Amino acid sequence: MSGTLITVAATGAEADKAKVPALPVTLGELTQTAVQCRQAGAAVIHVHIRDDEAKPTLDVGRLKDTVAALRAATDLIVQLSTGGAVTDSFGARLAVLDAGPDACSLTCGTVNFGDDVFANPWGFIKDLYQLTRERGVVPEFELFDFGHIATLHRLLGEFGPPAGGHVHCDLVMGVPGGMPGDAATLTAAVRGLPDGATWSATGIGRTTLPVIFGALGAGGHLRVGMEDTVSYARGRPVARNAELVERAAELARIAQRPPMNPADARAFLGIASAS
Ligand code: KMH
Ligand code: ZN
Repeated sequence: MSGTLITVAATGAEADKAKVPALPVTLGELTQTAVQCRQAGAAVIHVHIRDDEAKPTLDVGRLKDTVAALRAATDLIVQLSTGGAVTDSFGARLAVLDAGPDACSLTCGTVNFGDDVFANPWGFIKDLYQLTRERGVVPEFELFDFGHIATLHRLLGEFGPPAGGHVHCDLVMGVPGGMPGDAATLTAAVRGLPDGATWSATGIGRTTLPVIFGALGAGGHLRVGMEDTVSYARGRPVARNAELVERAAELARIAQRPPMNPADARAFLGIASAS
């Protein structure tokens, strides 16, 4: 079996810098995090950015600067979030692709998101998918619930394969309102994926570890990071993203599937080589 693709989701749109000081929110903090996580075994960075007040933003100028800075500092695959924050408009989320990333997230359906709603109606999903194909940006299909798997099948059936030709999904488990983060749910979700698709999984909050163990056991890949959990263990906050990557990498090595480097990850995901 091949190695393990490790993605770091370093920041997210939800955690509050005032309450989580270790969260990387400035460009300097993010590039330093990227370098540390690359060294620890990550091949992909999933990126949300913040403004000068550390609030989430989809400002295209800032996103372009972020893509350039991450490329200058590392060879990580740069995957921009098109999910943004629950308050972002569909137009702003589509405009993320103007920043020219290697890859982007593409969530395949609406989901309750704690007290909020993360809205992804079919019309938006298909517009975003067609734009990824036109721009040659490789999407990662984010699946928060079982209905999202049905929508992924519909998307591929109506519009054909993604840029790069390979379907890679991320099971986002344990969101309050989405599918639970446990081994039985993970196995059932994997069974429904399109033939030939590969997948990562991430467990939000206290489902982080069960989902890592389940994913490694079932032949999947891993996403970890402070977007998904700010606790390393009960009562012990995450000190830096790299320690979550180090733990995932060590577990992948124990599973005899060591972390993929970014060059191998590009070949695996159908992303053109870094120039
Ligand atoms: N912040 C969430 C509302 C993505 O990055 O594509 C959506 C999210 C998914 O984080
Ligand atoms: Zn995200």
